[in-house]
Amino acid sequence: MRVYQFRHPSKNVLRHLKLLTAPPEVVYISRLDMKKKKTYPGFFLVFEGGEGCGKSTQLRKLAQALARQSLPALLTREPGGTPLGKGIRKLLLHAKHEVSPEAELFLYEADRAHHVESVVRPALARGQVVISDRHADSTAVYQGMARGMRFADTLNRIATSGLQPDLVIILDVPPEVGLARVRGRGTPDRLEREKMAFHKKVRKGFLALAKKNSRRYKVFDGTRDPEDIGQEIQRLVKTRLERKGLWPRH
Ligand code: T5A
Repeated sequence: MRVYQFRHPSKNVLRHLKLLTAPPEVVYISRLDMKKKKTYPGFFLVFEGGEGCGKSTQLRKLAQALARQSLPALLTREPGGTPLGKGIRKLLLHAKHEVSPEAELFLYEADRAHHVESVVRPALARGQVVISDRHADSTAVYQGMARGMRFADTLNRIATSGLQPDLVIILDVPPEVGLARVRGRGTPDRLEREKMAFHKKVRKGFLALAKKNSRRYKVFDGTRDPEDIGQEIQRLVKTRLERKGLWPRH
């Protein structure tokens, strides 16, 4: 299946590409719904990484550090950052029945579309710092690279309506280490039960993303002492917030 994307498709362009008479297997995706504002006064920070890499731990540390500077951040997560998302999270992680890869992809995107529209964009428009435990890169890596779902990036663009984080912090740990950490806390969820080969692809996927855009993505060795990692993250975030005029708070 081929997917075409254009910002402002004219009939001539479509005719040239024979899309107006295209067979049903050729899909045309309009980008009209992606014309939403790409700039905002707030700051969008995302924590990413494999299972048990320490995202939640570092997210909490950073939020506390920002609060000490009178800069309260909005903490959120995917999946599960909205009441609708909480239901989707249960279906995705704790369903007793099977979930097909396609259904999995659409459920993550449904959670994201609602989350971005109802939580993230409004907070960024108000000038808030938004810190999310996972976002679109998790889909790009888990569903796109590890499961091999070819439309993950396209669906991400639709669900986020073009919104991109200012900074993505990737905590990198070997999957054996991360899984041992989360297994210590009880029954593993559906994704944690995936084979080691899957988790290795996830790790490789995040590192590949970071290689492509070293300004947006910063990788931290998640096996180090949590306090040391926390200090480094705080220094980095402070610099980025200063650049955006959000630090110090006036
Ligand atoms: N998913 C998600 C997709 O497949 N596609 C998507 O689009 C999205 C959004 C989400 C699952 O869904 C998948 C990915 C996931 O499989 P989740 O509950 O959010 O599920 O799972 P995780 O994101 O993996 O969250 P976890 O809570 O399991 O891991 P964290 O947040 O990375 O780790 P954390 O901070 O809770 O720490 C885990 C343990 O390690 C210790 C902590 O004390 C804790 O016990 N720890 C450390 N120990 C030693 N050294 C350090 N530096 C440590 N840091 C933390």
